[in-house]
Amino acid sequence: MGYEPIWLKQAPLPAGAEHPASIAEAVELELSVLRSLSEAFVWSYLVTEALPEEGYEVLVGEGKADILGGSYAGVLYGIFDAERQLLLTDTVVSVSERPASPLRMLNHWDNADGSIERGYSGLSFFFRDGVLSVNDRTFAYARLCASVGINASVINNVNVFKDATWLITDRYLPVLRKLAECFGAYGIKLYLCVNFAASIEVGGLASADPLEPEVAEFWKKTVAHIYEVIPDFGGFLVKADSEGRPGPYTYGRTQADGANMLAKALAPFGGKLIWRCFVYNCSQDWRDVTTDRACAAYDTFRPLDGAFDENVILQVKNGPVDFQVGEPVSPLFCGMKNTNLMLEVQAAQEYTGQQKHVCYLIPMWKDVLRFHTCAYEKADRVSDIVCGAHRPGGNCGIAAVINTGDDDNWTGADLAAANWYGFGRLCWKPQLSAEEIASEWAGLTFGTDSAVRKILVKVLLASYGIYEKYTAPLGIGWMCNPNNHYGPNVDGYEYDRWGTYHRSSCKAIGVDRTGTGTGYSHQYPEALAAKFDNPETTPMAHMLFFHRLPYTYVLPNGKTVIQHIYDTHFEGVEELMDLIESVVTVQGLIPEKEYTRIMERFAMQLASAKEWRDRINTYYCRMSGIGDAKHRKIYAVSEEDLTYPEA
Ligand code: GCV
Repeated sequence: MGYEPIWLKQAPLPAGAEHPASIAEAVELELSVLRSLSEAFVWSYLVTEALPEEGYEVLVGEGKADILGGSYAGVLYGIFDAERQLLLTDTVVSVSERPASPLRMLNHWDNADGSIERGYSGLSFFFRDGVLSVNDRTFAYARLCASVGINASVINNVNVFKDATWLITDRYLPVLRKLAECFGAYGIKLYLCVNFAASIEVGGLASADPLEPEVAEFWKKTVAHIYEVIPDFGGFLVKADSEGRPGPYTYGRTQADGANMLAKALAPFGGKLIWRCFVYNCSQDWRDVTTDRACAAYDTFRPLDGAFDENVILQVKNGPVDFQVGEPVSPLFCGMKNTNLMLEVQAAQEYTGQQKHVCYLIPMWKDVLRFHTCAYEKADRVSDIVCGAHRPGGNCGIAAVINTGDDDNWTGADLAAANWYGFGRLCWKPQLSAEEIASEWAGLTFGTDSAVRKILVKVLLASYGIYEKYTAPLGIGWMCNPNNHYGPNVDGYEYDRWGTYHRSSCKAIGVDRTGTGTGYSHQYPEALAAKFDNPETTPMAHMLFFHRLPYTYVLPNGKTVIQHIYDTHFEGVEELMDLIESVVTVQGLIPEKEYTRIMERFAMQLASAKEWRDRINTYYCRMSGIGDAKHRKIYAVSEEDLTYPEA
């Protein structure tokens, strides 16, 4: 399979260019690209300690432009900035930049056999049948990542099985070294996910108890050997005690015991240990209405605040449950003031349309980043916390479960590449607006024709809101098909073990997560708890996440819950149809291949959106017995079953 240079297609490498063997070579190579884009300037660069390590300045003078970087990586980022400017505006102006987030990381959920967990863009381009390769595509990937400032990549799935458990051994280390060199040439550090039980599966020990000296010794030796082979190795990412994966709980130890043991092995080499907070009971009894999965991560980790070593970073999903379309921000961002934190978002569209639906996620991620945690007097946004405002030292950042695969266009859907591009840009500069990012991406990918750009930006910006409208209502989440998580199934998870319930009855819908309900809202500081305890001050997007409400309850927008459900579901499909019509106007203005691919995806999206609309509306019409005030088509069994609100 081939691959397209997507947003770098207007800045190709010189024909026959060799892969850079070092970051200095990558700088030279990229400088030649810059020179080919503009002869109006004499281009030069300088690495200077006067700038922060990854920072850069582009200094434009009469007929010349100097790119200064705090390191070669800084220079490289500066060159990509200049390329971007030239491609989008035909000129270059002086800029001074430094990244907001220290770690700007991609998490690949690629398995060693080549499959990708929650992958919607083909197979892995790293692994196939247990073999890891470094090739042209790997270099193209590294270049794309560097062009948006990504500086870390975890290449394997957090669920570490079978062959992947052996990545930390000589079976894979020589090729991992080549990969780390390829990444290093683009300023990217290689990280691996490890199996917490590797001391048993690889080391032949009887235990993985983190307090057992021979287990700690196994990891010390293993890590020392990794650094012997790969001196600039980044560290580990660990999913433990979650969804069947092994962890310290097996031995009656805490999450901190597990994380610190691994962190101590990495510390002498400057390695980081990233530990996921996605720990919950996935064998819940649906009859148990007192246990609330949303509370799990905070209940587990809050008591451990301050107990983690300095090179441990806790990686927290943006919401308390699992990447639903409208979750509130995880309260862990409010409650872990003595612990290094990283935000985890999901660019792979597991619950947001699986890259068949257009869903530009930057607006959602921006909402998370600008959320006031109320945990500090100043600099209390999530972005402040994950960018190190309160814990300088660089052990923090933002990670995205990424949406790439070996499809020619990398992300299955052409428009989904905007999420990969945008993730990098947002980590670098969270103040960029969703519109600025979309416009950059559209201009780089499809050229600066203003009609095309305007339409693509409009499509991207509208897409998240539209998706939210026709799927599960008011932030309740989860009404998707079990396992594959695509398409509507209102009760798909209702009588299952995953802790994800809507508990709809003929009178009411939602889970009461207030102080008098499951108590989840009180995991937030007082001001936020009070806001979320009151439906009048709860954001509409999270209304049914926090409250159990009668269908006749009047929402802050003046509509009853049931009418809001009907209206949003009809509107979502109508708005999608309008969007598709507007994209038809770019036919002939963008390459036919891309246009066809985009339209094929829209056809799938529209069919699925109608299915969502009709299933949700019908389910709640039958359940509530209340008809649509506007008498639109809903598949209630019999009109006689229904009552209608007064017009
Ligand atoms: C990698 C959800 C997904 C799983 C994923 C898990 C996680 O449950 O459905 O596929 O596993 O999250 O984030 O670890």
